[in-house]
Amino acid sequence: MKRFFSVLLCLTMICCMAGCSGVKATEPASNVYVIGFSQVGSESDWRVANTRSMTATFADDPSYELLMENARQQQENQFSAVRKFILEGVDFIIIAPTVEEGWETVLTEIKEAGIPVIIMDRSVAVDDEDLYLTNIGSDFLRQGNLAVEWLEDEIPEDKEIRILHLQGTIGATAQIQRTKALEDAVAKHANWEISSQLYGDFTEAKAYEVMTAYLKENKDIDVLYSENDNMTFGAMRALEEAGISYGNGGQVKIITFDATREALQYCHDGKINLCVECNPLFGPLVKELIENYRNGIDIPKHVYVDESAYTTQNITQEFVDSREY
Ligand code: GYE
Repeated sequence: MKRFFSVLLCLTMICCMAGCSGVKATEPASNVYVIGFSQVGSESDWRVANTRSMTATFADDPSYELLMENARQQQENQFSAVRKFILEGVDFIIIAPTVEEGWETVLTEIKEAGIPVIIMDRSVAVDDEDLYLTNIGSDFLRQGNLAVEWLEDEIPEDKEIRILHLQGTIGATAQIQRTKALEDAVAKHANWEISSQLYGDFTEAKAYEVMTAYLKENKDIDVLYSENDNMTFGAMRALEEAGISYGNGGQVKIITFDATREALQYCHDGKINLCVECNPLFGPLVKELIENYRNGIDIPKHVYVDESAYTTQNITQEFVDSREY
């Protein structure tokens, strides 16, 4: 108590010395709505575009402040970021989770602090869906199924194929669902075989490294199913160095996910056979959801963004050039 009075006295003195009229004390600290955003990292072009979409959306509106923390692909870093946001008393939290498991405790802490939270891009595996307001992002299983359906059309029933599978961060929704679509399809097609599953962590460097090592011993590949564009770019470099042709008319048919401008250009030029789209530009949609929430409007538990798939046959140079990411 004594301490309280001396602090109060000090504050009063400082206030008087500064010529404070006392008006400020009764005003709310600020009208700015502060959002803490825990981003996965900057592992891919997709991610960079997603970060840009989020920061640009809120930077355009002075009534918002977006505090972003880059987790460098480590879930532990996301936990620290979230706890920091809670201590700072942010108004809202957005999490793009690295992996699905392990979120129960920290989401409960957010709930206990009374802060609403949106899960963005990937999902979280928690029993209690009330731990978050909504999950906005891609339908990753649908993306995988688009890829598989394309391959079904390409490959005659009597042709045996060996598929090399490059996987993203294990445990991330994008990896789990894209992998599931492929594995389910392989189980259905006696003539399809996964020759190997290599871990590329969604990065170009890692994919290049594992592909280079793999190709030293194995060259018998008909299809490369790569769970994102950046891993595909690394794989293409490794294939080239190993003297293996790919793309339209080449030995290896390439399927990639994200459909960034660079990948679409390769697809247009016949170097990539199929680009399955994964749209990172949902900053404006996230903001709309937050605004609906603030206005008491019900928001759906899952919001999927619109996506499709592209081949050399169905894209034009104009389309590639107009790609925003
Ligand atoms: O495909 C990949 C990124 O979760 C949609 O993560 C995302 C995936 C995307 O690093 O490029």
